[in-house]
This record gives sequence, structure tokens and C-alpha cells, in this order.
Amino acid sequence: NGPSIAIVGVTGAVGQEFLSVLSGRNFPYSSLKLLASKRSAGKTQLFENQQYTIQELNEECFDGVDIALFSAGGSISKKFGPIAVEKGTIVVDNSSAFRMVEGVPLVIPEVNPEAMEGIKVGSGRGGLIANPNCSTIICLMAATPLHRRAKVTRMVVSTYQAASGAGAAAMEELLQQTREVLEGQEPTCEIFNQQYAFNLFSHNAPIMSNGYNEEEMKLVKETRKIWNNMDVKVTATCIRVPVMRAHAESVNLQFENPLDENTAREILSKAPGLVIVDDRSANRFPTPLEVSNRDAVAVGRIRRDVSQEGDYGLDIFVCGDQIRKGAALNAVQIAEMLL
Ligand code: 11C
Repeated sequence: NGPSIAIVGVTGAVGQEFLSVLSGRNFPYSSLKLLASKRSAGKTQLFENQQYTIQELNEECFDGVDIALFSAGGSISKKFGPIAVEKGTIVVDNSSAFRMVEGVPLVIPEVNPEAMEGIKVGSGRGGLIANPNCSTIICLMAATPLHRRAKVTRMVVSTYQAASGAGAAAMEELLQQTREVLEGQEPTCEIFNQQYAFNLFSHNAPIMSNGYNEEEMKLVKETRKIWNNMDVKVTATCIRVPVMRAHAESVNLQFENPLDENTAREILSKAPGLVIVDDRSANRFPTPLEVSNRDAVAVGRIRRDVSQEGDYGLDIFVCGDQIRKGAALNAVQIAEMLL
């Protein structure tokens, strides 16, 4: 019993994580279609003791499908998302294709579940819900509970982003380069065109005319949409670091109302989906490794911003698994709310 599900892009890093999260959360489903490009069609995938044959994505795939989880890139979403919706499917899309489209809810279930009110399986209507960018999700998981209390007026984010954000091939290249460098060989640079192992560099997203890259502007624009607040000032610098699958972010928050450090810690300790790792005496704070393959986003380094008068500023440091909460888990949580 449960809805019929389709996964679009099942062979990718996020596609595989969809399966793991659905199974781990005992998501109810009556049938499951695994869809991918022609290249992967015909391959088999074992899932919950059943062998599935991966089908090539085409226009007929969505007949009778209640929920489709998409993670196959923006152009696939743009082409097939509307086709699926037309057939009555509710699409949860992990790409950036529809995030900023007016009327398309951009949802983090712990933050703005109200944005998808009225979209339900069984209503007879299709629909489109966008999953935010991973950096935005991980940042807002910690910033939102504080924003609700003291109203953020300005947020400065610096990211340390893992290989997984650029897909399974980038993760593989990081491993390969690490081996090559250790063996004294020239590193293979196919994904980023520069050495990644033992290095870091500005995020690989295209640079825009204002000098920001697209990843940085996603943090700016998506935060405003998710908080439904066009006035909040956000700036970001996004960096790719040689970490496998979890992003870290330094977040500086400026508030309209005072919020002291201890109250902030108390608020964060009660916030859903967050764990606090903030042991100053042992110098123990969130790390990407510790949140890898975990659902919760970790927050620590919670401290008053000494550059501001009074209790109007805080610094925090967050880490979250990019493939899980930054993508697959968030999408499956959205799907759960559709039931
Ligand atoms: C990264 N956030 O870590 C990117 C990947 O808009 O969904 C996902 C890009 C997006 O590189």
C-alpha cells in the first residue's frame, strides 16, 4: 500500500541515495519505477530484496505515477517535469530548474512546510515542488530557528563544499587524484580542470556578471524565497574543498532583535534535524566526516560576534551531508508530507 513512485536519475549519487533513504525510512509505496538515461537502461538494481530493471526515461514513464523524485540535472527536469505534472504526478525536483519559478514551492520540511500546503497525493492533480540547493538547506537548517526568534537582517556565508556536490564522477576523481599525487604522478584533472586533491578552489559554478558564482547567488535568492522575506541581506563565498560528501559552512548572522549566545544554543538544541557539537574545552566542533551518511545537520562554534555591539550578531559553523539532507533526504521528507 502507498503511492506509486518513480526515481528519475537513479544511477547518480543522489539517485542511489533516494533508494537508501526510502528504505531506511520505510517509505510506503505500491510500486517503484527506476528511470535513467539510455546508457543505463536495461541494467538491474537490487532494492529491498527485489530486482528492478532500470528503464529509459521517456514521456510514457509517468503514467500512473503518484510521486516522481527527480535528480538527473536541470535540462532533464525542464523537459520531463512538466510532462509528469501533466500526467497527474507530483514531482519533487532536486535540480535548480524550477526553484525560483513563482508558484513553485521551494521547501525544507523543517523550515517552511507551509509553502506546499494543499499539494497532496490523491488530489487528482499533479504538482511541482523544488528541493533547494544543498548549501542553502544546510545553512537554513541552523539559521532558521534563530531567525524565527530574532529576525536575521543580514547573513554572511562562507562554504567549504565537498566533491559529492559535483556528482559521483567528481568523488571518483578526488580519490584518483589523491592516489596519483601520493604516488608522485601528475593528477588527472577531468572534472574541474585543476588539482583538487591537497588543494581547494573557488566553486566551479559559472561566474555571473556581478562577480558572484551561481552557487553563491543560489544562497542569496533561495534564502529570500524560503524565508518569504525579500529584505534579508545575504552574501556568500563558495569554495570547493577536498572532502568527499559533506559540506561545511561558516555563517555570520546579524539580527534585528537581541539574541544572546546561551539562548541561541538552547533554541538550536531543540530545533528538529539539528545536533549541537560545541565543546570548547576539547576543541570539538562539527566536521564533515562525522555528519557523512547521517541525517542530522551539526552546528557548533556558537559565539557572539564581537564585531557588533550587544547581542545583535552571532557566528555559527554548520556541517551537513550534501547527498543526504542536502538532497535525497530532504526530497523524501517532502514526499512524506505529500501522503
Ligand atoms: C555543489 N550545490 O555542492 C552544488 C550541487 O543547484 O542543485 C548542486 C547544485 C544545485 O556543488
